[in-house]
Amino acid sequence: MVVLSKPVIEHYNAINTIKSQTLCLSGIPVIDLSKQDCKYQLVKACQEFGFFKVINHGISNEFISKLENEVIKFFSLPLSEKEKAGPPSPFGYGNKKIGPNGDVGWVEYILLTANPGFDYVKFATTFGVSPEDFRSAVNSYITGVKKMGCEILELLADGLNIEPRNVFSKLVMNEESDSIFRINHYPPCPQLGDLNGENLIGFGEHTDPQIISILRSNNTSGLQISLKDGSWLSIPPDQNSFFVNVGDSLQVMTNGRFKSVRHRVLANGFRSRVSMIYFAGPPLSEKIAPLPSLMKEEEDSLYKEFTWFEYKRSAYKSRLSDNRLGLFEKIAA
Ligand code: GA4
Repeated sequence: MVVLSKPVIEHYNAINTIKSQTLCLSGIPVIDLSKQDCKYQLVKACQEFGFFKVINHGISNEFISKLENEVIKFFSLPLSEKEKAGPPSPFGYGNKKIGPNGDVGWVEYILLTANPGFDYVKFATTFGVSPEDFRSAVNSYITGVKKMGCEILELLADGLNIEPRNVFSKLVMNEESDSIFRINHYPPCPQLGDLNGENLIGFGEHTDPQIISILRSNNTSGLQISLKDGSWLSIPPDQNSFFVNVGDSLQVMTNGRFKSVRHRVLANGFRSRVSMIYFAGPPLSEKIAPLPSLMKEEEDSLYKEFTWFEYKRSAYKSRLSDNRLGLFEKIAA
């Protein structure tokens, strides 16, 4: 018999109004970054789930809270103020509309480039939060998660036994790296009870295009990942940890060994959810292809070669739930 822990039961109770084949047991890998041998666990997690939780990550809580406070101030502003940031095309404030092709969700968000040199001061001035506080909070946070992301990517290269160990992380460290920072606010939805137990989608199901994504949320539930059998696994929130998922680019670079995980966020009836996601991407000119050092003799590439620019161009023509890698898959002869 499976014994449910108190937090799991509480979590289950919080979402039991939602009718779907949702699994509520938290069976996801938890990686302790302070442990010497975590590289093998990381590889296993990327192969089996494309998703894991990171503890003992070394990122100071001070940076996290500082940014969270700035973000809460921003989302509390009147809509007209928030809209002064301009639409997210590609960087700005968005409300309910996600991407350019008709997707919607119960969410408002800020999209920013995570590249060095972005003029946060100009950006923040437009919407009334203190530009200097906002800039410094975003910068310190991004510096921390980027460092952690690169450490994880280097451990993954080690765990896969490939050289050089910066084979993935160098793409993110590169000055030209096309990384994105997203801050999502899922307001509570009081009408959820009127939906007869149907799901209300905060952010629809999708895979992330980049190499890896690093998410931190407050303690409100909502995130779900898709398992191999097609069921959805609810991820209990944990504001002290980070959640990492494999993106499409890493799936290609590992020739399908690592899985780019489908995930979604359901809206909550009672509590606000705030999440911040750093999407670590390669430079636009980077050729994305399986790493030769990883390929076994006579192993065929599952994908046609493409640049990150080509992938992005087609991604922005797609709907959120589309299989964006389909276009680049080689059809078996
Ligand atoms: C999904 C992952 C990231 O949130 C994102 C999203 C982007 C956007 O919101 O502009 C996209 C989506 C994401 C993939 C397909 C296109 C582009 C919305 C959309 C329908 C910022 C990203 O990089 O790709």
